[in-house]
Amino acid sequence: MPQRSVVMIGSSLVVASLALTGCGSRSSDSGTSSDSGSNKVAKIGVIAPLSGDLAALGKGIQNSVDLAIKQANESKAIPGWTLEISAQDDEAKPDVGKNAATKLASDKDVVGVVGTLNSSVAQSVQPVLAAADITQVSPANTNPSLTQGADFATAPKRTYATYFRTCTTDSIQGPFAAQYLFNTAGIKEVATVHDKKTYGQGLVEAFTKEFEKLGGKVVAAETINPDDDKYDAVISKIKPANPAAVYYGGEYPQGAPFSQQMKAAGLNVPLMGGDGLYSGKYMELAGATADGDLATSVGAPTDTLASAKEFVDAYGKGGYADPYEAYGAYAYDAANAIIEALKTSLKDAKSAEEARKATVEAMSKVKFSGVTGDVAFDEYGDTTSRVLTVYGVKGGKWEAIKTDAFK
Ligand code: ABU
Repeated sequence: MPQRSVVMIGSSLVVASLALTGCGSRSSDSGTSSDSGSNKVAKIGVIAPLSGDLAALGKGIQNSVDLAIKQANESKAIPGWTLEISAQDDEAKPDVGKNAATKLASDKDVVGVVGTLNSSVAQSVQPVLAAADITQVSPANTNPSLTQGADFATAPKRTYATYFRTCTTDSIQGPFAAQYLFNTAGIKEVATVHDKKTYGQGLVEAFTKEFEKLGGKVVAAETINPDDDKYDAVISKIKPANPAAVYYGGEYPQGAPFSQQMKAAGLNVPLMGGDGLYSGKYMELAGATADGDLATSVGAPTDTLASAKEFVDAYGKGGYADPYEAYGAYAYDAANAIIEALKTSLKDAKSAEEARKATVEAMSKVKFSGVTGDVAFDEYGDTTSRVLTVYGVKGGKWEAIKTDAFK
């Protein structure tokens, strides 16, 4: 368990180790390998977008797993074993993610994987890792069907025993946003837009259900193609409906330019979305007119959590080139959840491969006080946390407006 004392000792040793080796972020196999000496090796894979327009989020995930592994090795968390990272770039594409999962599954040293970022990529990765009995923990997938199946709203059924997540789902995130817009911001009429991907479409559906239940009206419902960068045709369809806000399902590479273009076209209302917008890159792409835009994201703001202070400090001292971003703390907790399970599963194992099944079994019992709060999983593999935050763009920065546990 990453108890406070363990983390603290690990952090200081890691800093010393980093200073000696000059290590920072590396995106290759075994990037965090320490000298394993006579120890056996077990690898934790990462599958995330490490290149392309979502790389800011992916790098934050990779670096945070890297940090957790370094700390575990420095504190000798699993006697007789050295942990290594094997980070794979999924380019935010389902087929590339599937290949990355196949590569990791064929590596006998791999016992667990942190990832993916995109729910659409997870749909391709889940069956590959499940067939190899490899534990997968996502810090960022929020589509509810990944844990509870296609009928999650009426007949939830666990999809893969190997799949877990440390972030909450869009079954909570969509309604949380709807309640904020309707009850707090007093907005009664919105347009919705999504990118047709698993996450974006699911988020808009969850938002719409709650918004209409509250008495709100969706005056226009449109979609974009994720490969497009000009949205004037869609904006010209929603503008005449006079929405008081636009609710957007998708990620910042499209959502931010959409905000910029709708304001340039005279649709001067806030754009709100989910965690896929919550990145420092949003402001770079949306420009000055982004002020007033809104996003929800999972959990409480990392930099305000006392429980995350050591993580934030250690990450800062780790020399990583990229910020930990929206999912860094969740990736760190995901890696530590796997490490917790490995303390049980590797104890008497002769090889990492032999420990794969036992790691999956041990995961359901994992429970510890993580940097994002209590880390534990329910019968579907979902986090037991229901905390979310509404952020608003103010002066070119995301500012937390409201953090609450969804009831
Ligand atoms: N949760 C937001 C972005 C990742 C996803 O597709 O779920």
